[in-house]
Amino acid sequence: MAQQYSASDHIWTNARIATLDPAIGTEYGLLNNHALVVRDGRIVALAPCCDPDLASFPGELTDCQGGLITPGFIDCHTHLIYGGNRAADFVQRMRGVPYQEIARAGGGILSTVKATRALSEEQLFLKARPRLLALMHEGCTTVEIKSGYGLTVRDELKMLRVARRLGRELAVRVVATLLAAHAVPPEYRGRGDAYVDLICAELIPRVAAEGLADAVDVFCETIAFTVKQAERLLASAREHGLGIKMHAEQLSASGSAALAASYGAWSADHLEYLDEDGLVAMRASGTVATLLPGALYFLRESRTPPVAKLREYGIRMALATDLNPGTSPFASIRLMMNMGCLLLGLTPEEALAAVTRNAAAALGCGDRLGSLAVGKEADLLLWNLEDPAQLLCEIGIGTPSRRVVRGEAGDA
Ligand code: DI6
Ligand code: FE
Repeated sequence: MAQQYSASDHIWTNARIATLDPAIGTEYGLLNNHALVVRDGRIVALAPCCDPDLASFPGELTDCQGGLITPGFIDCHTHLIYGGNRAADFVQRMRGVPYQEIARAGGGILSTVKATRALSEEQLFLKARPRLLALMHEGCTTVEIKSGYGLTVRDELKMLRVARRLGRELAVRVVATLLAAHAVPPEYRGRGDAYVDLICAELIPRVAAEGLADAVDVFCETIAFTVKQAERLLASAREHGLGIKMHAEQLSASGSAALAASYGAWSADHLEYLDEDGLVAMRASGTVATLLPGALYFLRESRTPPVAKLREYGIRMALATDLNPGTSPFASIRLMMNMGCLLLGLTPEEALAAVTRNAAAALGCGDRLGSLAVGKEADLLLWNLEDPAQLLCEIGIGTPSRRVVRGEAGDA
């Protein structure tokens, strides 16, 4: 049946479209000489430019002049709201002091907590905004942002309100995640269980009722929360209808990935120490493996996540910046694709899928975002590039010439 187009539709024509849709069957789901039509923020057609239905298109037309269109990038794991900086930790680490030791001595996460608590909501917003803009400038159209540097009811809510405000005021979709279980706060030292009680009894219900977060995350690690504590938090998150994510198997093997999978987590993140049980559980639940090469590079960890096994088990892999002051101070999703290939052994095609299609799944929105197909939301980028692999082999060269979120075009 012939498509009917209207004056309010927008066509992007003369493009090479890397759809990242596996149904297309080509590398990157690439379609040459194609056009894409957007209506009310959604893709309503993807067709060859010569399609007769497109001949007298009545709406707005953008001639891409042979340029490359990709889905908008999705950074599915960041901690970009924080006060202060951790340059002093870096200097100490360069003298040979390990990250865990700095953390135990009150540096690390807790020093950022102190600096974050000291800032007002407005001040925190102004600190976070340029970090988010840097990601957007490179092509991110969706960014997940975690709390976790407040660790009191008041300060965690403050961080989440900043995340929501960033999403309202900037041309980017923000997914907000409650990570109150990032570290045991100083006030609860030696009383981790009591802090978990507080999160389950007060924070999770309140955040769910006020719509301040989409998901709950837990840092399950020897220097943070045990698997038993994590389980109570995940049960509470599930009870309140929130999505589930987990910092799992980063610095030691704990069984946290299998636990996350058993709660139907959207993603388990880091995974340097992921074992066979974790792999089996993640395959069964469809949980995405989010790999964070920036953190392992910055911490000079030699152990990398088991990419060959993840591939063998058919577990989807995402890549994200983990943007945070202590272990991955990098506001560049393209650098993560580059590291994903060079440090973790992903193929260029896997790396691009890892910041689009699979990153969308890691945020529970794989049905709406992450690839370019009819019915999906129109978040896309136009690039003046010959080869999609330039997106990950070149860093700091070129930005998208157009960046479109919900069908709305803006300059990049
Ligand atoms: N894992 C990480 O790599 C970051 N948080 C987490 O749970 C570290 C955050 C920091 O050091 O400030
Ligand atoms: Fe993290």
